[in-house]
Amino acid sequence: MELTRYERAREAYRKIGVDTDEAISHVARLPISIHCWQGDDVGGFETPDASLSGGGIQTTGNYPGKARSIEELQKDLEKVFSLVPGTKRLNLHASYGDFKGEFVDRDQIEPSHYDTWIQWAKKMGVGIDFNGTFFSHPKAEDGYTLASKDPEIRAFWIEHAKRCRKIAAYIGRQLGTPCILDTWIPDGAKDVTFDRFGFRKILKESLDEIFEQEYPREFMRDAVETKLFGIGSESFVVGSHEFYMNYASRNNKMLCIDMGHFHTEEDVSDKISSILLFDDELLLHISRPVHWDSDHVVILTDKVKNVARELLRTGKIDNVHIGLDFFDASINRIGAYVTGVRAFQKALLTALLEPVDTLVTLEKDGRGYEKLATYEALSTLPFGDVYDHWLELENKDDDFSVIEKIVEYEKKELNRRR
Ligand code: RNT
Ligand code: ZN
Repeated sequence: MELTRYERAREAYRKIGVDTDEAISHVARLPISIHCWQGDDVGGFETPDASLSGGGIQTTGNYPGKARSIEELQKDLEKVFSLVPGTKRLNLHASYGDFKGEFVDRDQIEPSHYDTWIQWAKKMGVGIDFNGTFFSHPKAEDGYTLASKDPEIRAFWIEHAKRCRKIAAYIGRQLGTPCILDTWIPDGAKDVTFDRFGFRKILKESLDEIFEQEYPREFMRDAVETKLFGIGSESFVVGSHEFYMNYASRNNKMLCIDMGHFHTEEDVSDKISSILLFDDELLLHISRPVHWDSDHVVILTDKVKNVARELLRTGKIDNVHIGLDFFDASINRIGAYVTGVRAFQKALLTALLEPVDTLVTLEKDGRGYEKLATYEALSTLPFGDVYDHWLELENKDDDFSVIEKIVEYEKKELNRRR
């Protein structure tokens, strides 16, 4: 009897000591936190015409069909969730609350503003993660929020951060799964800055105040996101990698590593073992920087594969929270989501199909050639047949047929949004 493509692949991996069935069921369990903000170019729903004013974040492109309301975004996310395999979560930004047509400023947000999303998550059977929104706001215009030297501005953002923690704990309690709260602030300067120490001291003091209140770990956990530079903060970023690494480890907080927040030649995957050795948990923002922090849609690049491999090799994958962070406004946004989620899942599956023990033994025994050659030989094993089998098991389209589904959705739904 002729073997199926999957059976042949399973045999090829079995020969090198890898169980493909096990790898598939493992990758299917790993939650991917899907960011709400690819759906509407980081616009949010604070005012009827919310847009990226006030700086801090930038999207490029004006492809038709972006979600204009919570209903449209939920519809789009339902489409996305239906087209990708595996375990999903929703990653929500504070600016996406349901404010019922009222203007609610950032220092006034309440847990109840997120009930609409909690109901939706219950219906979808997913958890929610959360983010404070410290950008696109008049009080972020001069480039500083939590590190501001203006006491009024700083107090405003401290209040926002405190409320976000309360909301995250509420969400986690409602949904029965810890809500990971990421804090990223745009603070920094375009040009030479003299009081770097002073700004960082203010940020530290703000964080200390924000984190004073304890919340149960089973409801919420805090992460702080590091960054090297941004548009408008080319010369100085207060919350740099060194700043937050120190802050996180001294204060028992989680670091958030965004793949777009380092020198483009820096190997982000190499950081993971150092972080997980000293910290209990880690949050990732999987992104694809092209020359800069451009937030391109994630595809299966070597950098992405290496991050997934390191997560698996440390043996601490269960302490890692995987979030995506890209926003491309120049292509079909639903397609962007599906490609990005699938790409990181493929990276995880690649990593799960690695005979780590064999490679580690060869390394320990000084068998450098065999190690390199085994690693190289892995690259031509029939990974795609294993991946396609997973899709079949979950009744999902393969990577080619999913394109048609997305184009169909564009015609039926997205093109009506003009
Ligand atoms: C910005 C950070 C941050 C944002 C989201 C929208 O450079 O990466 O994570 O992308 O909060
Ligand atoms: Zn990020």
